[in-house]
Amino acid sequence: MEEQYHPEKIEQSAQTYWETHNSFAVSEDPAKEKYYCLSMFPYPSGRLHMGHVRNYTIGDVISRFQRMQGKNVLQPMGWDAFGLPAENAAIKNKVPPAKWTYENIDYMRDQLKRLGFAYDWSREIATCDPDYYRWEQWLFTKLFEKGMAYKKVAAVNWCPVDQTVLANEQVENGCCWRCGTQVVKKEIPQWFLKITHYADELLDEIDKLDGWPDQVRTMQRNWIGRSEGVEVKFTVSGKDVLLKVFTTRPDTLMGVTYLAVAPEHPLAIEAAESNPALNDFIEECKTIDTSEAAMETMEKKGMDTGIEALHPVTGDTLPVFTANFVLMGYGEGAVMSVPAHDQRDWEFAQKYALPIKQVIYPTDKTEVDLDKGAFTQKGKLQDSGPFTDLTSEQAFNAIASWLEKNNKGKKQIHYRLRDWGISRQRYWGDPIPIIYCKQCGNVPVPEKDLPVILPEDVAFDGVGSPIKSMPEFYKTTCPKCNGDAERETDTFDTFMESSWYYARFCCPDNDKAMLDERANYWLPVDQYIGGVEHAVLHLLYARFFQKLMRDAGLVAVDEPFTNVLTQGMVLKDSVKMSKSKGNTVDPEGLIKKYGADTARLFMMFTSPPEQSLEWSDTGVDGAFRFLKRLWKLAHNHVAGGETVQLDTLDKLSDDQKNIRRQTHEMLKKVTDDIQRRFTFNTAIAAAMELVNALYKFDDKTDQGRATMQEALEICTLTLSPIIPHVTHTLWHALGHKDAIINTPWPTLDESALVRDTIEIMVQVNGKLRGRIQIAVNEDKAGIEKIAMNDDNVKRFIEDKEVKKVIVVPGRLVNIVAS
Ligand code: LSU
Repeated sequence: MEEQYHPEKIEQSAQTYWETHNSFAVSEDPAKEKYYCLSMFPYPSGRLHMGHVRNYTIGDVISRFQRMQGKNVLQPMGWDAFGLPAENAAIKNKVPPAKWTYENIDYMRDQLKRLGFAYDWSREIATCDPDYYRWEQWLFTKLFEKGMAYKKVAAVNWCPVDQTVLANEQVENGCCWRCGTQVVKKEIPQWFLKITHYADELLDEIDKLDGWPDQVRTMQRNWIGRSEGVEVKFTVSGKDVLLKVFTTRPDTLMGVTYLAVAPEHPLAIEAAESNPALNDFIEECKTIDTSEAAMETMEKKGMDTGIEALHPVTGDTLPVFTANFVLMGYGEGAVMSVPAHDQRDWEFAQKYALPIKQVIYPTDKTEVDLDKGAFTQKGKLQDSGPFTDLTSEQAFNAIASWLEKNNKGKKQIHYRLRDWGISRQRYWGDPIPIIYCKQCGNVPVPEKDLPVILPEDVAFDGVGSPIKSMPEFYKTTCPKCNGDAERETDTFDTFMESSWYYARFCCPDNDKAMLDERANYWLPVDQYIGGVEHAVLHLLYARFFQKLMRDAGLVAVDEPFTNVLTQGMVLKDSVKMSKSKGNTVDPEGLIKKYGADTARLFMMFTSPPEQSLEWSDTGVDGAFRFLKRLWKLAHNHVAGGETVQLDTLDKLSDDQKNIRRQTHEMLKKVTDDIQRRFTFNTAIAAAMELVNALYKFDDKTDQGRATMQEALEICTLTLSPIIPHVTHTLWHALGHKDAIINTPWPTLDESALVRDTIEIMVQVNGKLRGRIQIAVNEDKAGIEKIAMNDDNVKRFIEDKEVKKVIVVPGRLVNIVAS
């Protein structure tokens, strides 16, 4: 073994060993317990980010640890390769998106290999590969046949100058990112998947996902947003229409003072025909950003339509407003407004001088000041006719029954969740396999004609999608009637590809089917690791796809991910490392200067995985120094020659027993920290402490060396998931022929943990005057005798009379003397 630690040499040789021995290739072995560990696969955006390094190191440490526990571990890697970044880069660098993507993949794959991640590279997937995306097309055609995929008109962001659809990310402050023109909403036909069909299952099963962070579970519940309420029907004066509204607070029905409808609501549009101001307002609403965040913060505006509705219970007339915050796509595009008990309605009523009628009062009778804001809590009813004095809960049912009896409403369950719009009017994506025929309508591409291949060698200007102007792509014949027909030129949302890649990793080579029985062996993923930015959409879509694939008979399990770990961000100077902030540290430089093991150790030592990690040059340096220290310790030991077999405990000296105890205490702690708590940082700290103790342990006797050998072996083994390269070399240096990668986790020797002596404190008149070693089974009299004999203690009592000696077993002795 060399005297100096040279990461560049040993890392290369460990990686070559793994590669030539196919160390991480796995197959199904029913005799072994399987463990599927997956980190969210990257967008091949160019180079690895420090956040990737962190994410993938966490996954790798868990995988390697589980392998050492004897499990059959699958850890695959691939590329989430479609999407907008490739299009943007194509415009900037004038290279086709495909070329740019494949070059990035090659570069990033090499980076991942240099970090020593234990991936089964034989399973690598790139989602832009037709062998992958064909199965997504295939599933879509099945879903279409089942009615789970359908087409409807929906709004997109449209740039009137560039004549193109824009992705949400391409709209900056309401304007086109390229030309700055105000973006408008345009209604075009698009494809949807019926995720709402699974709303109940997706919601109910969240309760069972106890390996998921609570925060993520809550976010999913809120996103699905199941609410129980009542649908109320309002009649419209002089018209034969009903305005249906949904409310979760039917107890406030008697406090309704106006209604509001969406700007696109037929009633509003009809009223606008004879009201130019209203017409202008409706036009203005078309330019607003209807994204969740924008809706939340925008100024709430409205206008009276002049139409009146009738209150279902009192028959009072109520003005009908149109308002920018009411969405046509949500329910029936109308809401009832109770300004006394809803803050948004209250603000709106203040602004437009609408009446505010209190119908709920607090059960504790505290004063409500409606000049300051709405009273939104539940309570008891007042001024509510037949419902007065009921509690909110009683009124919920009473009002719902009244409405039902009078045919003016009924109880209803509502979901916030909408069906998933999967059409993108973009080029770099999976082509939607539909053919439009004037005779036959929407015809799915037959299985034998799949995949519909996306042309890769294209000129790309960033405005239109090239395939939309390529007749050789879109001109085709109808599979049903053979007449002239055209292909869909929209592509799928890239979240489609990431919704099932975890399953395809089980059988990436199957060219006859999307999935096969191997998926049933490996799924569900035992541990999934990724950023919290995917807590809602990606994780929900993947759960949805699992159910779609299950119901297509492809796989048995209901849920894709048993345990989810959301790792924290990598920060620099307390802000997220990101290109836009200009504060990134390139992992490349780190690996070059210190090696992969230092990068990995730093990542795992600095913070527990869920917390954010603050970048620090001194931290990196500290990690590197520890590796050098470990190396030197092993080198010094190995230089001493052969080691003999370790004797039984009773033959060891106290110091040797002590080191053995510390070694096994460390093993116990590290095992628990990694397995149960994922606190790799405290595990590493325990190993560092042991190394410190070993530096002080200078015992060149045979048994001293044997003790050191055991300690170094356990240290090497337990650290090997974190720093796999240096431990690969050290393991051989410690005299092992077999590679450490094939060595199981060390076994704890409980007997080594037993202390036969313990240290207790001796006080004289309450002041600490000494520490004594006593046998664990020493009796009170014996302890007292040893305490009184301690040299330092003697000095403090020699000229005094001992009045009393109090012995607290296992803790201390207090001598009272005067
Ligand atoms: N391809 C998607 C993606 O996020 C994942 C797919 C399953 C939807 C983490 C950081 C990120 C994610 C960073 C993983 C950058 C891959 C990335 N990451 N910090 N791809 O390339 O933590 O959370 O963006 O888990 O700065 O790395 O990220 S990605």
